[in-house]
Amino acid sequence: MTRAIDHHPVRLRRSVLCVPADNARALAKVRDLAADAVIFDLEDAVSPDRKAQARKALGQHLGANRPDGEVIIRVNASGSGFGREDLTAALAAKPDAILLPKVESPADIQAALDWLAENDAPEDLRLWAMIETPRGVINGPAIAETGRTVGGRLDCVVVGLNDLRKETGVPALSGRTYLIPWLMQILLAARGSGLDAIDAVFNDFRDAEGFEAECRQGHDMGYDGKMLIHPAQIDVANQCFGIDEAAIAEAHAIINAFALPENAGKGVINLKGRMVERLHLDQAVKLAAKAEIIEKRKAKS
Ligand code: 1VU
Repeated sequence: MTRAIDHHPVRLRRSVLCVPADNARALAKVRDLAADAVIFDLEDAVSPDRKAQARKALGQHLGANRPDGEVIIRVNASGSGFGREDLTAALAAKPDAILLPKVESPADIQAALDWLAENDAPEDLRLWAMIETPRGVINGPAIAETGRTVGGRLDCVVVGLNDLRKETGVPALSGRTYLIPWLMQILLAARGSGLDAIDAVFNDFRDAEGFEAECRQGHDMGYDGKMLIHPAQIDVANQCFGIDEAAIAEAHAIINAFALPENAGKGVINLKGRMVERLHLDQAVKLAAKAEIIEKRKAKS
């Protein structure tokens, strides 16, 4: 049986920057920024009367200035009246993934998968899903599993807390005390289906200290990275969700130890007085692969 962890290749998603698709000054900056992934937004950041203009600007921009990292386009929900035209524009712009907002049930994923199949979307086009409503959190495991098993396009879940706070009445307290159970529920749903998970935006982009604390919290909860709204947040997110030298050395020690002839076929070994199992080898391989991508990216910049 294929294990969930093996479902998708390792990708670097420490910093996932949102850029309103109709903001020419912001679009012009993107290629010079060190974000691992960029979400070009056609949804909440674009007012209803500018949707058509935003689709056109985005198509032109990506045709000439595609950033090095992953390119994701967030479309409007199907019930909004903008969804189909957004999907058509997104497909034409050839992103790596399309981000579906306010996903509340497996049917939302299925509808997008059906549309992509009917419109001959390339096989490697992926879907990301935002979980940002109470029903989305409740149905998280079914949403993640549908995305994994049906068509296999879904590989990342993004938490949206602004809408979730609005719909539940939970205030924006520092430390996110009363939101932690839902953040962990979403993380578990994603991981149960082998998906990446991205933590929610931090709105107060001038509060560097508060942002760093929230990045550390997201990292410690197991998230792969953070959705960002401003370039000033990129370096801190890359740092907090990055991999330190000690962790890389440890990963290589585990990989090397399991590669020794005397450890061939062993499920568990003694590494300098510590029990190391094959599950640690899986983690070490994934971490080393991410570290390699970070090094390659550093060498290019
Ligand atoms: O100096 P310049 O004018 O050339 O550049 C400005 C500004 O254009 C640029 N900048 C950005 N560049 C790329 N991506 C961005 N997201 C971005 N934000 C700003 O940086 C220079 C300095 O900007 P600033 O400090 O003067 O800030 P502004 O007043 O220009 O912009 C602040 C906001 C918050 C409006 C802007 O950062 C923004 O629009 N962010 C993204 C908002 C967004 O995408 N929201 C939807 C996703 S969040 C969500 O849905 C929650 C679930």
